[in-house]
Amino acid sequence: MTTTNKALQSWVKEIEALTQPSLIHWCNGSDDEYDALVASMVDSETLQPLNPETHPDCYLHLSDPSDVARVEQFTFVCTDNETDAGPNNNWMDIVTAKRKMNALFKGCMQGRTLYVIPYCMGPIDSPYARCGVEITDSPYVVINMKLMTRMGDQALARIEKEGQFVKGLHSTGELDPERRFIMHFPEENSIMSYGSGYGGNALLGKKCHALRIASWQGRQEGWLAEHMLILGLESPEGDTHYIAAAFPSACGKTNLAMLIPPEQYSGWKVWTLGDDIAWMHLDDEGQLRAINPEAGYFGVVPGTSEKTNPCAYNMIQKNTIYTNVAQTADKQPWWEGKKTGEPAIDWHGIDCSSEQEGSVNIAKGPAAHPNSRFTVSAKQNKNYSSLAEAPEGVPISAIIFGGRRRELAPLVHESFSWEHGVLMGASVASETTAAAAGQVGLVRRDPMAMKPFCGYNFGDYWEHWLSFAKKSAQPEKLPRIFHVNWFRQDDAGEFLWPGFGDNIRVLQWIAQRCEGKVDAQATPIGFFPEIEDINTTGLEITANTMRELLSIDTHVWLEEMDAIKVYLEQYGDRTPQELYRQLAKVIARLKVSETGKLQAIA
Ligand code: SAT
Ligand code: MN
Repeated sequence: MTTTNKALQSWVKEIEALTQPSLIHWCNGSDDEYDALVASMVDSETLQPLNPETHPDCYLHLSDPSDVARVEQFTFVCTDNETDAGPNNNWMDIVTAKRKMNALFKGCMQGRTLYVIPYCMGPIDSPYARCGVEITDSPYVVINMKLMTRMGDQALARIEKEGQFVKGLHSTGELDPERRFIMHFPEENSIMSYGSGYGGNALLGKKCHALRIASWQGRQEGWLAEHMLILGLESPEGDTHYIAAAFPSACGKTNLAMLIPPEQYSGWKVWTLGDDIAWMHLDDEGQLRAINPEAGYFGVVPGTSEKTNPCAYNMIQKNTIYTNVAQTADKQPWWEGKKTGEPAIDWHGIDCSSEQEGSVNIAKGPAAHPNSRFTVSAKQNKNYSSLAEAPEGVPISAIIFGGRRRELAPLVHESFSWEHGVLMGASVASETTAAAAGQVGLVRRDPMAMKPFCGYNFGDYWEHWLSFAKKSAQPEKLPRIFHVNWFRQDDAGEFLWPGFGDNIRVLQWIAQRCEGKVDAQATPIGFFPEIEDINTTGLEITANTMRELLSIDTHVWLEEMDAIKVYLEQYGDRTPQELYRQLAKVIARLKVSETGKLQAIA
């Protein structure tokens, strides 16, 4: 045994007896270990080396074609009391779930190696960081966890000191979609995942631990685990605001976190702290501070180019694991939106010119899977913030919620108060993307972008969010809350806002609001910028388009508020009354403005 921690020792023994592996490997997290695993995966053809001249130490993994995204329908939160999981989660009772999972895991690692991966979510010396141990039979998971977390000896040392860790058991099983389940047991800090080797289903430190289990812990202990990027916006004067922003999967969090300012913004910098998850705590002064529990990125590849995200594009030229992209004839990785090169072999591993099913020609599908991913260490990001490893985290000035919406939601607006901001977050709706299995492009409610990730009843979650206004020693120090929509389209289906680097124009207004430097217009749904306060120098955008981006249709918004009310009601008496009070205020203001009277203010 390679640990002094008794609980870990006996858990590994118990899992060994259950799964019957041929070998046990305790991961130390070293580079040598990573290299050896990569070499053996190349031998077994589960990894393909990419062109070493153009992409040194880059590898391609092609997953099973049935296993390319998170599977929300097979993801469960198992609690004593069903209502604690809430209508936002699939629920199964603990005994049935364990029986089912134990049957699947029984003997499943015969002939395989069992890897024990101790990992730490958050800077290793941060009081806010938490550890876990993932047991898996997938070397692909091990190498991804090495890039995505602080993994190995250091994490084990912390576990031995603290005596606490989240238990995550994973097996790829037979990759049979009928035998695929991701189960969470938040009351005992454990996860069991079977039958998928992909992303959030298998890298248990990410969505399973750092969001579902951590959100539950955060509620018990008074902090927040959120599906948010964290960035630092530095002005030419050298002032930096830290901003946390929640968007659903595959809506541009990685791009925003790595934004490169356009020419007109010389002297401005965006520093990345995280691109997916934020853990936020109130400090003694009542300031909300955030850490990024992760140490790397598992980003969507399609659409990443020198133009859309030069930072990520440069980062993934070396030491990167690619999953489900295509390849050029000379073995460079290729994907839709790369803007250079041509695919020769698609993500099924099939020659693009062949007539075989699955190839681009026949299926007319993309050569790279729309949810294909890169895994890369954050250290390769040249804009990685110097405070990203700070144990105490960074002070958050603003929280942004957003979704992908063709219509309705304006480019940006600010809440009237913390409580109104919580309603704004709870009301987020977005079009579904390829990050989860299922139809793409349907609008669904995705409160705080946490629909697939909140490990407990949304009603209790909103109450927890609201409690920060009372808990903070100085509530006026709480971040201001904004909502953005980069995805509004005109009648012809064209995007109205350029997005990408130009989003800094909106961030600048947000920073000015936080500093109290700019006035705003009170509308029924929140504070809007005056059109001239969004800097559009150098942009080809007309005043009319800006007006359209910052307009709302009162009638449609009244309908939206009714729909939000119906949605909130699904959570029964767990929905905080405060949200209904906030909703009633918005409706009253909309009605006043609809009848043409003067717009009332909060
Ligand atoms: O597959 S993951 O859950 O890690 C990616 C995502 O959906 O954000
Ligand atoms: Mn995500």
